[in-house]
Amino acid sequence: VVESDCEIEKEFANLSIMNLNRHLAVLENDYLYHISLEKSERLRKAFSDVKFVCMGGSPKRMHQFAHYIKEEIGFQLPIGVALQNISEESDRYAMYKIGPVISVNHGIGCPSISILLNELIKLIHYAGCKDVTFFRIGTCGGVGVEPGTIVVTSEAVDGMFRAEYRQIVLGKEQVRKTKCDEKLVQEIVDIGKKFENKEGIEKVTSGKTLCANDFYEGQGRLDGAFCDYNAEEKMGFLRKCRDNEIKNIEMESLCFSGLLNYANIRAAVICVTLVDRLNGDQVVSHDLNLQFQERPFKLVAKYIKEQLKTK
Ligand code: R2B
Ligand code: URA
Repeated sequence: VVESDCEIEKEFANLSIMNLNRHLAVLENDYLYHISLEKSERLRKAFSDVKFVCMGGSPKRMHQFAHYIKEEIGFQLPIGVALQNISEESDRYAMYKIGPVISVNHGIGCPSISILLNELIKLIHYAGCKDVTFFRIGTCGGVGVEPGTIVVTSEAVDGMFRAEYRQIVLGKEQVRKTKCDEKLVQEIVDIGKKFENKEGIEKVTSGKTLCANDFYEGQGRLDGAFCDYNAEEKMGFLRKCRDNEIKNIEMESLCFSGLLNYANIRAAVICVTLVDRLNGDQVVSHDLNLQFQERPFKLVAKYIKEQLKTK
């Protein structure tokens, strides 16, 4: 027992990731099943330079982001090599590596992003990556903000306005804090202000984000298949959100900030609003949606470029 404890201490020494599962140190093999990668020397060499992990809901969007960030940071692939989906075999997530940046889609909702975060945190641990920042670049509904606004999350809250990510573990509720890194939020908002109304970066603000487990009833919509409340009750709830400084509503920020806080990994949630929920439930047209989705790309790319200059 003493010997294996020593091994564990060695493996975890000097690492900034906190609260890592101590059983990992004695695992001989680890297959990161949903991203189709395996703990190995090859994996360590291939991923040790990662500094930024950018996550967003859809595979197509994160493929686009991969191309966009490649151009922005001037990353050159070897001649004749195209950007490849590293996790293609798993068919669950699509992941691309562009030098120090990973672009990966997380699907919809906390269970989906939770599985991916577990495997990505193990990936950066096995690869010995240092000083990694995670971003969720996504879409959301706004509360009292104009569609197209970028909201940088100050803290994620659940449907009861608690800044806590809850998960049932071994029959008990496990609670993790979801307040976001204030310094990082400010840095991103500052870049936003610097470029506001320039280069396709429009209004940027920060505020609380309500994270729901559903798009319809869970977000107080009147247009789902089920609805046991009336329009007044819905508006009452949305106004209560606004009065509690909630600026947007989406579906992953609670797990994202809860797990990354717990691991002591720097992280930020940057989402563009597709509707002002105080005015309705339907999101903007497909074309406008595509246009808006590029806004968080641009903001995060500016941040990454600035950081790479100083690294
Ligand atoms: C925003 O958009 C998706 C639902 O349409 C969900 O992933 C989210 O958080
Ligand atoms: N995503 C959400 O979760 N809610 C919205 O209203 C829009 C996008």
